[in-house]
Amino acid sequence: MATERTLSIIKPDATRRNLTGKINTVFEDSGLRIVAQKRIQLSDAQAGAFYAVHKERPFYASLVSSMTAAPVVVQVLEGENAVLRHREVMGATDPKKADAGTVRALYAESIEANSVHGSDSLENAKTEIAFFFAETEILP
Ligand code: IDP
Repeated sequence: MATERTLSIIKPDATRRNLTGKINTVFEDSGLRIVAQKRIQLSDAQAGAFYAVHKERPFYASLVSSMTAAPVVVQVLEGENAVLRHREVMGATDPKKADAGTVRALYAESIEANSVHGSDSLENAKTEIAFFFAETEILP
């Protein structure tokens, strides 16, 4: 198995409800290591660029506005098969469909305000990590 890195975002609905520590506990208990982390306020331009792949989707404007509504915590998680592992512990996009014990089943408010983002492939993880972090900010 390969050690990987993935990009995680604790979204505004979760930072607002003071859930950063509880969500980090789920990640750490699953074997993922937080090797970089910062709390930032996304601008419209940043959130729009980050979610550019969804530009044509009907929920794009609402998604961008929800991602800028309060600070987010951006993180690099490292571990064995980190991309897939993280997706598993996040749970399905729609919290109604998320497995019990996953972050979204535990904490998400709705399909949009679903508490966390995680890269969906190793290739996207590299791009998304570089979007927020310099290599010197990642400390395994
Ligand atoms: P993911 O975050 O589970 O990878 P994506 O399909 O990549 O899911 O969608 C990105 C984000 O867009 C979701 O996490 C969620 O916040 C939002 N989103 C996805 N589908 C919908 C929808 O049908 N309505 C509203 N927001 C959505």
